[in-house]
Amino acid sequence: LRLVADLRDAIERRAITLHYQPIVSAADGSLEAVEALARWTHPQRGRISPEVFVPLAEESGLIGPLGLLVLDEACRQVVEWDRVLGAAAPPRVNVNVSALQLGGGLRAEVVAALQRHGLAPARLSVEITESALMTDPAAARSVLQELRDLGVAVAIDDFGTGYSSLAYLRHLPVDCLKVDRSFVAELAEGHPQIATAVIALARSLGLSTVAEGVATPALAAALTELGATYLQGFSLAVPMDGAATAAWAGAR
Ligand code: G
Ligand code: G
Ligand code: MN
Ligand code: NA
Repeated sequence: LRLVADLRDAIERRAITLHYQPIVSAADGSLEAVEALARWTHPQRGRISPEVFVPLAEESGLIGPLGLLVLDEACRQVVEWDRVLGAAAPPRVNVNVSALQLGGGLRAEVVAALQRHGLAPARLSVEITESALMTDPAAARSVLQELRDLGVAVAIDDFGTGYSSLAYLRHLPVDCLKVDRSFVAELAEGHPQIATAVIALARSLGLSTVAEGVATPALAAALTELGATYLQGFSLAVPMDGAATAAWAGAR
């Protein structure tokens, strides 16, 4: 397939870039982290969504190289933000990790990236979808434990959409649940039940929460009222390139 060859080429040329979406404290609006989101502008086809090219990378054996590129670039960017912003730099960067990256070697790749850039492990967080965790729960559990032992935080992405057993959740080494934006959208439509329950569940397990897809100030207020720890969405900030993220963080 032509698109796979183009993707391989884009990865080799480091033409896949990252945008960053701020995640802020619900309590006081302070910047907690930014989520790194991969971007690809194809020379002929224009922008291609990661919802297209990440699955393509997974199917074609390119997720390893793509994951390495994203991890490396995110670490490099944090060090650059530290240099230009000092204490105003984003405290942490969240990197999305695919199920296939849990297979093995993720710990070593993370250690290598942190060392290459001289970045402290506490500056990095990994987001793994609930469905990825359930592909091979035992393997996922041991990889997540290795990351946490390093001091890298772990969040479950799209929480509530992946049919994970709630009993299992209690034994997973994670720090944070990301409330899927479909439940935040339901809250906006007058159906708060699932968002309310996920936030309450996280709190009872001692986990923080990020509410995703916070598209209006009214939603930000409602989610803060429900006890969400952190907020992410267009109402707070859209995903931005590294320079725009620095300007955004520096202006606060
Ligand atoms: O903001 P956006 O349209 O970019 O994100 C679409 C989806 O693609 C999200 O579910 C996000 O988690 C996923 N995604 C974005 N960047 C990456 C990445 O670097 N790795 C993986 N595995 N998924 C990503
Ligand atoms: O990893 P995850 O599936 O959470 O990826 C985040 C995705 O959500 C990205 O595609 C990003 O552009 C998108 N996004 C971020 N904020 C909002 C929002 O307020 N509303 C909607 N609909 N999408 C958002
Ligand atoms: Mn994510
Ligand atoms: Na999500």
